Amino acid sequence: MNGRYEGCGKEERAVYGEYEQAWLGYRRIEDGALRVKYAAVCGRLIVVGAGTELESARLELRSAIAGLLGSEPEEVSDAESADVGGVPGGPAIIVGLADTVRESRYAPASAAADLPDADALGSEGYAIRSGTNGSVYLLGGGAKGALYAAFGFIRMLQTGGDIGGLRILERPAYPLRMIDHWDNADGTVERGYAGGSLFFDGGRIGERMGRIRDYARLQASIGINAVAINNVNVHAEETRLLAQDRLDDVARVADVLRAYGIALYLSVNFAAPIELGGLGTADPLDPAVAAWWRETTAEVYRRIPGFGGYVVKADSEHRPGPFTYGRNHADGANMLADALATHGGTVIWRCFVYDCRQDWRDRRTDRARAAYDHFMPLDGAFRDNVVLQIKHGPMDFQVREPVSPLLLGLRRTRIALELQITQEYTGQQRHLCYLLPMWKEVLDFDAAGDDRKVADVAGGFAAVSNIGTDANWTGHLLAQANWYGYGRLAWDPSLPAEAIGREWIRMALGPDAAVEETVIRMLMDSHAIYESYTAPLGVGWMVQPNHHYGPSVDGYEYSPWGTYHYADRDGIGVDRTVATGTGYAGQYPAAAASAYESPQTCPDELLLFFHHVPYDTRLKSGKTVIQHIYDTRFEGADRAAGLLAAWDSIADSLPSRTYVEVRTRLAHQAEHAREWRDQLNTYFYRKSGIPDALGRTIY
Ligand code: GCV
Repeated sequence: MNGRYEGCGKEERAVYGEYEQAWLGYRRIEDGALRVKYAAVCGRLIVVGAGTELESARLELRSAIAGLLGSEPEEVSDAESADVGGVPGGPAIIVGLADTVRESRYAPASAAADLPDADALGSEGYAIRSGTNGSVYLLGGGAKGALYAAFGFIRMLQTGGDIGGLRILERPAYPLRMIDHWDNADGTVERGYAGGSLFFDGGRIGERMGRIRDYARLQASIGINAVAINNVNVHAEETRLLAQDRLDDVARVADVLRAYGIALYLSVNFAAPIELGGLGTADPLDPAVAAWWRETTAEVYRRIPGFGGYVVKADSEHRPGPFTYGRNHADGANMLADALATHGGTVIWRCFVYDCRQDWRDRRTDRARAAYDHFMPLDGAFRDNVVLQIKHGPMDFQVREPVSPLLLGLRRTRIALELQITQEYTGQQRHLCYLLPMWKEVLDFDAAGDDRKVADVAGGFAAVSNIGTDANWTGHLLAQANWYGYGRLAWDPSLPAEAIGREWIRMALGPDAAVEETVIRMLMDSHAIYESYTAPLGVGWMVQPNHHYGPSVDGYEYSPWGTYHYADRDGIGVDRTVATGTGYAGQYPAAAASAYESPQTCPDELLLFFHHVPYDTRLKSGKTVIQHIYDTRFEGADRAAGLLAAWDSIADSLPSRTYVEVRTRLAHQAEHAREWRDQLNTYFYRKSGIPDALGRTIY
């Protein structure tokens, strides 16, 4: 279904070409009057200055204008265009670095525009300003900013924006806006639901350079500036990415990414000094180990200018780490940080550290506590070029979790929020689940009631990619909105989920109003729908082991992974209170800690995450827990069927391929939601013996 579109007719092929470009398809604008208006500004293109990012901006503006308006802009070379402020030739798009343009011959035409300088923009910020003669200035504080300005302007054209009297100034909220790939050297992708790896194929690296370039364009268009190309579970083959005979291939990929302002990172194996370097130890305090990392890192920078740094998963899920040597995570991270510091590199150190060999009989050990317990005592102990990457919830990307208390606890350490765009636990890109409403809740969470939200404390964003070799990039076409939306939020966390969704729809699916209204409702409702037929009230899991797809209420109940619901005939949930449970609730600032501590004040949607309660406990909604479970499973399955009906209602306004592909997935989702409904309802009816108050069919 997502392979190459064989045997398609001419018309379909044209659609397919755009389709492969995701939201950068640059389909011709249908509204003739709008085209004429835009063409009046976009007829001429002047790039002031030179450099790889500026060249990328030039290429992108040229192809966007050609596609959207039907003819390429006249490219006027800097030397020929002394009179752009005068007249011959009329207005132009002028793109360059702010300080260069301000001091250039083009400044007069901008007199009224009052161009900002590089300091006002910062190295990645940009301005879009209308000049006196109708020209538009696309200015970056640095070269990346100029590229982002170009994409920002293109987005305005794609979404039907008004391009008169522009005075836009944008600066990214965070310096680190990263995507992590869980791609393996053999070409597979861990938790990948969109085909194979873009970067690796059967041990070869960078074979799909055209596609990687398109990938870089898409990432730059949403402001992504860092990419880790390999899985945090670094196996033998990926350990060798640091080896001499592999680095040149990695460097070829890095070159393509760099032209779009993206720094390449590698996930590294903490035991690489042993496995690759032949040393007897990987002890971070052993001078020979530190020297090995220093030399290896220097070689990486010799081959890959602008290399970003290392991503590390240590002492987690069987990965090696400093604990083996009786050292702590600051010892491990700082040793790597020192190797990177002279080159300007960063260590991204993951806090997903917990005991994955837990005894299910032991109800005191709580996986949710682990990140905080390991890392809070180390606050302030990390070098400046270490970033701790923290999953948004304390467990593992469930559809509902509280916000990780570690995000709010650390005050003297650089941190990055880790999100998961790939839908491991949220329907694996077979179910529709627009994740932005959930991410927005995380970002807006104000645990201490002192207006210090997660969005304010996160120093950066990292997220697990949902991208693969499928023609539409993400398997489920509508899952593209999660990728797009992640980048937009990492640039500006105050953007509303709905506004971002609408942008994506216009850019990827076109300007049809009925399509936009229908799809935005589908997107905005989808997370709540998914939540309402899967594990209830924040308790999580209940999935098939290993691949994590589909219902299995006890799939993880007697496992060593620390993921339990403790349902018995009387009740369900995990007691994480300080008074009688694992004490996890006490890891929050006082306001949140006391709200979570009591079932009376704990929000309904997290009740079973924090409390073990009888099935007849009344929620704030007025329903009992058991009736809530039944009602929401029935409603959820009905609403999943409603997504399919909504999509069918716009069938005639969609390209047939798009319609059919998405329909197939929505039909599966509707059927699979019924399976979730029936398995969960049956399980809880059999456990509790309490019938559904409405007498619906439970098996
Ligand atoms: C890359 C979960 C996933 C693993 C993943 C891990 C992590 O456990 O199931 O596939 O490993 O998270 O984030 O490191």
